[in-house]
Amino acid sequence: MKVGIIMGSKSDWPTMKNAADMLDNFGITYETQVVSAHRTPQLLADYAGSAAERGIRVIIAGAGGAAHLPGMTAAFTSLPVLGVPVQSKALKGMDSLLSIVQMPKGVAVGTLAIGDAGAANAGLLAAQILATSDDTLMEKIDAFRAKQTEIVLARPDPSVD
Ligand code: RP5
Repeated sequence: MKVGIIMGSKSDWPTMKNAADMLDNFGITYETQVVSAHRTPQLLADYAGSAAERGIRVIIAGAGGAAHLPGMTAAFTSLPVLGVPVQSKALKGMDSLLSIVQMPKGVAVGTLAIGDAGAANAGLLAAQILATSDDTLMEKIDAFRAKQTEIVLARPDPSVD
């Protein structure tokens, strides 16, 4: 497995599935697991601490509310960690975003947008990171982007279906 997709709760899966779907588009192998910074702190330490030696190259971590999972994951591994703020009920994900994005200098988390788009883009960014050392994967990403461009240019008038 090249990518680890972890999340604070099973309830985060509908959001985080967007990251998995994006990786599927590119044929990238990944593992998925619930790992909670608060409910299973030792599992988080074990997971992040062993990820590199297990062959993981990028970790995508999604959490909502007091979302400490991406930051704590980054504390336990030097692998790139992409943080996805899951949209919370009470504060619509602003709590998740601010919990993830304001990392102190010296421990990096790449923070994506709140919710489904952020999760999908985390998958895309993970693919782009892996593609820096995989020309075939880079070609697939170039093709994905070219197709998006074609779709927009083929129907430039928004009032026409
Ligand atoms: C966070 O608390 C999880 O990432 C989730 O987004 C949120 C709510 O979790 P549940 O109460 O649904 O398990 O840790």
